[in-house]
Amino acid sequence: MANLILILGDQLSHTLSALEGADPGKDLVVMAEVHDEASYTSHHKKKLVLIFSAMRHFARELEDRGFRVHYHHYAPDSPHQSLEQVVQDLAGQHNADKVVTTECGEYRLDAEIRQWHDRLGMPVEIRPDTRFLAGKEEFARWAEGRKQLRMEFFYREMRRKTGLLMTPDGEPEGGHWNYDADNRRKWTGKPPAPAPFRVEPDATTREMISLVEQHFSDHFGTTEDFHFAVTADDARAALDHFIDFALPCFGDYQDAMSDTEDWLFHSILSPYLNSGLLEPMEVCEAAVQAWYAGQAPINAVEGFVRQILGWREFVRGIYWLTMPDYARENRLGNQRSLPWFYWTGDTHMRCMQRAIDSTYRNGYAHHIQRLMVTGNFALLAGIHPEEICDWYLAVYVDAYDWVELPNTLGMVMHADGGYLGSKPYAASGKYIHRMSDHCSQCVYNVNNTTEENACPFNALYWHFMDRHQADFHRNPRMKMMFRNWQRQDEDRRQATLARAEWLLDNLEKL
Ligand code: FAD
Ligand code: DLZ
Repeated sequence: MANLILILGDQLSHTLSALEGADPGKDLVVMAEVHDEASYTSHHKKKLVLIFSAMRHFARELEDRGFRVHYHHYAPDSPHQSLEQVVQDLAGQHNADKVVTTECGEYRLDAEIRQWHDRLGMPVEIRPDTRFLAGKEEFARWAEGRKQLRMEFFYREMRRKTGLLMTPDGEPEGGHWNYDADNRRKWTGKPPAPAPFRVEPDATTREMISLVEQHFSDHFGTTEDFHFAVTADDARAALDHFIDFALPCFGDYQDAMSDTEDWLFHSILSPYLNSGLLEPMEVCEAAVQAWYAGQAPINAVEGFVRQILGWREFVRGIYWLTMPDYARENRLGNQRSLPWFYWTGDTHMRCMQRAIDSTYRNGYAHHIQRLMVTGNFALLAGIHPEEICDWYLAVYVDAYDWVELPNTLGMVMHADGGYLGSKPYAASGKYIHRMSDHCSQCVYNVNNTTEENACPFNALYWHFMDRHQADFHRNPRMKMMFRNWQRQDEDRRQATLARAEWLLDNLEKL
């Protein structure tokens, strides 16, 4: 009885449920670089290099462990352009009894694989993805009966469940669940930000860089200076690097932005977590261990654990609870197209230019750039959620629909009516000025709102508040903003709205 064990490009974990109980002598592991997966969005070039190179390394590791692996190399003229075609072909050749796989991360492909039983005429066993700390059903049970879902309460449940940062008496370590109030410092260059972890490309990665340059030259981004890890060993070294050099300051500067530093004190571990090279529990445990060893303060460690144990699991839970309807939500009725400068970085707004430039070069921008700069602008400008979601899915090395969509559509665009977050993260240029040094390098003046040289975020912010009064006036967290708007004299309000209308009509010129 031979099984075909299908392992996808973001399932590169030796603990994968599809591999449990596998018979290396009999079963055939299938991995395939296929056009359909490489092109369902215009993946950043570095993401393609990372996934293909990591897949090839993982296949070799499986062979070293005694598995038979059928590896389908990318070829643009291959008769097999989809995973289904590869599996169908092999199932026939090997007279396989069934296909075994781990549930797939994205609704799009999951829905296809769930039809294979009928389409291929053979059993397909889909096992749960045990790498996540909360199962889909577990999350659904937690969410049942709640009108709005709040990450903080889910996170506390997860702390209790895993015991991470909990005392033996069941209390949060340090006496508080959350140290966010301590995590809002502006960074002024000191302490210096650590250099990011680097792995120089080996022969396989160099081959993938050539392949991507040859066949995906029209995709966003650059392959230049590729230095991501492509094996679990190197991803663990990246984790160690983060714990030693960045974690101690992660909390303090978590919300900071810099005109000159792309990575600050962030971990840059999402590409590895999302492709399976690292597992969430090992990452959280390493951070918690650093706190127990006195190497990092509680505000840093708790803040970091919350991102993974809290946000990462929470958004995945929401995704599977609400798809496919979630992807079509547009509760604020946005209709505007995404300005072209999101793809080129050709804008005078310094904060936007820096965030898009880092995105282009690195396939990376940190959370506050995604949320409070490129995301905030899209929210204020009323960009259609689908267009901005498509952009986020394409441009980041860590982008997968299950994590990108709730973050963009829910957290940033508030297009789900507040199901994921209690209020939109709308902010004027003042916030960006407070948390970064971009404004001093910008042609726009962050202290102005109505003038020709005024920071576009300012008038757009008030326009957003004005046009969405009916949506938010009952929200207690937004009352003060509305009061501030209503307190301004009528002429000033009209001038602000006129400036905002001009900006909205001229987005491409900004
Ligand atoms: P760190 O700041 O070091 O955080 C540690 C880890 O926590 C991350 O590696 C990540 O696994 C997790 N994490 C932190 N914030 C979130 C969050 N909001 N949701 C889920 N996990 C989180 N993250 C992705 O992994 N893929 C995406 O496609 C993605 N799209 C996003 C789109 C938007 C509009 C926004 C606002 C956020 C998005 N995020 C996404 C979340 C977050 O920005 C990235 O996880 C983070 O920037 C990755 O960098 P890092 O590893 O240095 O993170
Ligand atoms: C992201 C990606 C890419 C670019 N290419 C492949 C591929 O060729 N073969 C494959 O098995 N997986 C790939 N992936 C990851 C899948 O798109 C991912 O498994 C699904 O989107 C589910 O999360």
